[in-house]
Amino acid sequence: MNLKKSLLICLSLAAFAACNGVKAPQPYGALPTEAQVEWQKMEYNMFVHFGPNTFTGAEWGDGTEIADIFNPTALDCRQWAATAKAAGMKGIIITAKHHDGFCLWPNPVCRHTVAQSSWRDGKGDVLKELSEACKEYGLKFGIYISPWDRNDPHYGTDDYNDVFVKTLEHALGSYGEVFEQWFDGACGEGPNGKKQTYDWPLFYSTVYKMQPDAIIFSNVGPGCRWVGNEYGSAGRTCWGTMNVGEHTPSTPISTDLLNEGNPDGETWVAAETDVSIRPGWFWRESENDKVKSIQQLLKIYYESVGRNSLLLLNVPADTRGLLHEVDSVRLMELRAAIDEIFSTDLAAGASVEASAVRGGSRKYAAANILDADYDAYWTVDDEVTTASFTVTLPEARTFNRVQLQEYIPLGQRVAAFSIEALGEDGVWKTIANETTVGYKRIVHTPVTTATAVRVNIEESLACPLINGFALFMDNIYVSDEKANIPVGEVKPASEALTLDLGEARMLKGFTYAPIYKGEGGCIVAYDLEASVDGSVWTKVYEGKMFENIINNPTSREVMFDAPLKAKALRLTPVRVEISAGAAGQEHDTYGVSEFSAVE
Ligand code: FUL
Repeated sequence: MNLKKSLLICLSLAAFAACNGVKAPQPYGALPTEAQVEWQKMEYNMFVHFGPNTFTGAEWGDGTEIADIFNPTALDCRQWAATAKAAGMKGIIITAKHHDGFCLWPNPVCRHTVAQSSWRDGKGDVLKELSEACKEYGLKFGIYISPWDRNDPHYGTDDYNDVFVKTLEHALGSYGEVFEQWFDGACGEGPNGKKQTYDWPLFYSTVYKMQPDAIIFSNVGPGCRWVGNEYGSAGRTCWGTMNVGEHTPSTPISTDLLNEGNPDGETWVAAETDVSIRPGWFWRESENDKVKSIQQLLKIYYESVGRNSLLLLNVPADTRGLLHEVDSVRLMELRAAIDEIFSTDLAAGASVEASAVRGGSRKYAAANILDADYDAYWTVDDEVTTASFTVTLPEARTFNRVQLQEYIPLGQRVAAFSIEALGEDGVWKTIANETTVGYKRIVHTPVTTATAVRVNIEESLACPLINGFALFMDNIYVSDEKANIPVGEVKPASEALTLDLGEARMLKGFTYAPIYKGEGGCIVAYDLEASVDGSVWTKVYEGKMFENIINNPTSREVMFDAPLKAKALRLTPVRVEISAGAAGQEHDTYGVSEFSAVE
C-alpha cells in the first residue's frame, strides 16, 4: 500500500479511531483460565447416576450391597452418548464411584468394583465403554468420584487419603481426556459417624497431574463451584467470582453465597447447576411418570444457562444400562423447544450505536455486540463504568427474552443494568432491571413490540465489555412460578406426625415430603411406628434416613419390605436439619407438606 493510500484510510477512520491503535482494556479482578472459559461455553452437559442404587432403589447405598447387585442387562453407553448429542449437550459426567463405594471400573485399590461382580464375568468396565462412546460422538467425558465412601475399610483413617489418590490416578489416567472431575461434598455420617480429614491439596494436585486442563468441581472449586441447591436454580445475581477464603469442599458454607458468588470475589469459580430430570438422582421404576415437564426443564434452563451458570442435567441410567425412553423423549422435546425459542434472533439485521466507544476505536465498536465473533466486544474508556447501547431494529419486532453476554476472559464486571424498549408509539419504556450478566444472561421481559432496544449499564466494577446481544420470542414457557413446589398442609417437622387411616389396611409404604423452599427444613432421620388399633405401637424403622434430603428436599416414597397391616403410622423425627432448599430461613420453621400412606 502506498503512503498516500494509507494516509487516506487513516483520515477516513479518524472520526472513529486513531490509526496507531487504542490500548486494550486491562483484565479486571479474578479471571477464568482458558479451560474455565471453554468449560463455560459448553453450557449444557449430561450427568449420569448409575451404580448399585439403580438396582436397589436407594438414593444413598450404605456400602453393604453385594457387588453382584450391579447387573445391567443391556448396557449401551453409545445410546447415552447418542442421546446427549441429540439433546444438544456437550459432555457426560458419570458417577464412577458414589457414596456406596462401588466402582464402575476395575479400580485395583478397591475391593468393591465391577471386577468383583458377575456382570460380564467381572470383565465389564463402564468408564471404558462410556469414554469410547463420548469420543465417537464428539462429547467430552467427565468423572464423578465421591470422597465419602461407605464401603472402603480405610475410610475414617489417614490411609484412606492414599487409597483415594490411587483411585483418582487410576480413573483419571486410564480413559483419555477428562474435562471435569466432580468431587461430591456430601457426607451423611452424622454426628456419631466416621470422621475423615480429606487431604484436599493432595487431591487437587493429583487431578492436575493426571489431567492438567480438568475443571475440578466441588462446593468451592477450584475449577467451578456448586450452585448451592439441587433444584436447578442459579442466583438471579450470579457472579463467576467468589471469596473462597479458608473454605474447603468439606467445610460448611452458605448456600446463598454459592448461589450468588461475590462481586470482586478473589477466585474465579463459576457456578455449576446440577439437577436431576427426575425427583431422585438414581433411576427407579416408580419415578418413570415423574420425569420433569418441559415447563420445569425450561425454567431450569433459564435459571442456569440463562444466569451465567452451566447446566449439568442428570439423566440416570436404568437397570438395563440404558437411558429410559421417557427421559430420552423429554430431552428431545426440550431440544426442540430450545431450538424453536433460540433459532431466530429477532435482533438480526439491526444496527447498534453506543453512548461511548473506547478511544473512538473501531476495534471496540458497538457493532461487535451483534456479530458472531466471541472475542470481539464493545467497550468504553477505562474510567467509564456507566454506558449504554441502542439496538435499532429493521422494523418493529416482538420478543420476551433479551440475551446479553459479557466478555468474561477479561473478568466479570457488570453489576447493574436496565433494558428499555422503544414502542411503535415512539415512547421508551423500561422493561427490565437486573444485576449481573456474566458469560450469558437471558432476561425475561414482558412480551414487547419495539423498534429499538436500549441496554443501560448502570453499575460496573470496571469498564464493561459486552460481546453478545440477541432478542428471542418464547411462546412455549408459560410461567415464572416455581413449577415444582409441593402443595399441601404445612405441619411442623419437629414433632411426631401421626397418620390415622380410620381402619386397619394393608400398606405398602409411606410418603413424606418436606417443604420445598421458604418455610422449612427436613426430617433427616426418623423412627417409624405402626399400630393396628391406634394404641399399641410397633417399631418399623429406627433411626432410618431420608437420604440426601438436605440437598434435595423432594418427596420421598419409602416402601416396606413386605406389606404391613396398620390403622395408624407415626413418624418421629430423630434428626431435623435446615435444607438447601430452605436456605436463609429461620431454623424453627421446619415443615412437612405431606405424610401419607402408600396402599
Ligand atoms: C449429592 C449426592 O449426595 C447425591 O446422591 C447426588 O450424587 C448429587 C449429585 O450430589 O451431594
